Amino acid sequence: MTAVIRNYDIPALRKMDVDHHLAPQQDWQAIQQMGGSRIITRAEGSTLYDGDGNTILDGMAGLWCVNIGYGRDEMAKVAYDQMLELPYYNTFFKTATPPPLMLAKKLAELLGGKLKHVFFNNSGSEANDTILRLVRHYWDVKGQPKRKIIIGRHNGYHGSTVAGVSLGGMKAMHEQGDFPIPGIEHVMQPYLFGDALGEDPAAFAERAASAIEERILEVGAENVAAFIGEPVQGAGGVIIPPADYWTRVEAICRKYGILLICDEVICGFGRLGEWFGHQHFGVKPDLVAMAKGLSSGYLPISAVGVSSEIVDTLRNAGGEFIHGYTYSGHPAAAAVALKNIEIMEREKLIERVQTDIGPYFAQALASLNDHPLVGEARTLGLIGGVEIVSKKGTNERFTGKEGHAGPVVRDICIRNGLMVRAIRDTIVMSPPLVITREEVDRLVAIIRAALDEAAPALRAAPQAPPAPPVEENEVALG
Ligand code: PXG
Repeated sequence: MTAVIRNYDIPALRKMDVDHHLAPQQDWQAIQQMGGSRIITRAEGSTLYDGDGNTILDGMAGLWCVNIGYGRDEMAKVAYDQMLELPYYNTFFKTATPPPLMLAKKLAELLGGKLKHVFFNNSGSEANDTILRLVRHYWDVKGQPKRKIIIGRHNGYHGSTVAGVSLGGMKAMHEQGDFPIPGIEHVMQPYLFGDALGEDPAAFAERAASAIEERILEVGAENVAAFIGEPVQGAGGVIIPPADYWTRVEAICRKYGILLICDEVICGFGRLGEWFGHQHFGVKPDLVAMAKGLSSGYLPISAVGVSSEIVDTLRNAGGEFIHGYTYSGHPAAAAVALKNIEIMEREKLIERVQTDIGPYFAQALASLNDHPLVGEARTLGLIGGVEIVSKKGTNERFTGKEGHAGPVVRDICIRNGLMVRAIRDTIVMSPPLVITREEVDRLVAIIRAALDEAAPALRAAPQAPPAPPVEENEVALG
């Protein structure tokens, strides 16, 4: 099969975008003023093609998701075959279809240990909704109905639905519509560069984990249901916790009998060089949220891995878990996810991240550390962030305000053929796991050139004194 290359009427599509389409997490006025979005028409491997004839290296794997890269025949074929055979049937009427059952078995194998069961949904946000409802129901059934509180972190991201936005710690999102819902608490994030530059990493790991214990004691351990965290915070700015943070967090959860939830929506499926981020950090969660890389974004699907302890408790008690979605276990999406995992295994993409392209990416990005505007270049597997600072050796920001320099550098990168995101003043990357060494070199060269190009204007902008340290170190997703 070869992809059809269509000749789209790009100005007409842009007009449709302005006249009728509402983009997620965007300023609709800004899109109107620019006369509509950039239209991506095609992609292959790690390369995007837009309607204006530009070729762009995709440093973000779409939105942290296209792990196997674009343009895979096998993925299209498996969806086509499944849609002809059985495009849809539900899993509500004591019925099931083959693909989600085979996928559940496969995911249980990859998760390992006690995570033997899988509940399907369609997005990362929905996975976290399922988790919130399942966790509260579990404690009710267990006879501890007071355990309702879930602790998350400032600047964590768990989605955009009511549960997702509440579990997440994005201040700007909370301000729209009065979130979080009751029963959600947030504690400090383990962001050494931004919040505690110069502090000993081991002491910082201890302090950040202790913040969870302190909150548990403050609200009463008997009222706490679970702790939720991303192994590495993605949308928060690629925040890689110091060594030992996660093992300390796990020990605190165990000490107070609290469930540990890992949100693997970004870190899962090879991003950190293991199937799951928690495997890299050596902890054993009770629940795991998966999405994005589960199908490499070819079709929407998400999953929740659930421990046998939780499932045994609910099975022994009997009674329905009254929650689920029309498309839970969608056969075409599940078939695509299975094929995605098969490709990852066959091409040894996880090992590639761990032993080959991951270390290469780390070394290439670290070469930016000599740039006068770079405060820190950090990576883990194939996720990375470059912190832009106004004064080398500090975490001070241009204009004294976070979020000025990042978008300037990002826009230059995109103009020069590299798609990256700016989160405040961090240029973040999460390329497809199939990115080549030559593409990694190009990615780093474009960032370096963008930093060089941005520097004079950034230095010329009025520089206010650095802002006082803030508790919640985040702004809106940009
Ligand atoms: N958990 C994590 C860790 C995520 O990164 C979600 C849950 C929600 O998944 P859905 O499929 O409902 O979007 C995500 C999603 C950004 C950005 O700005 C990141 C995400 C979504 C939108 C924007 O980097 N991650």
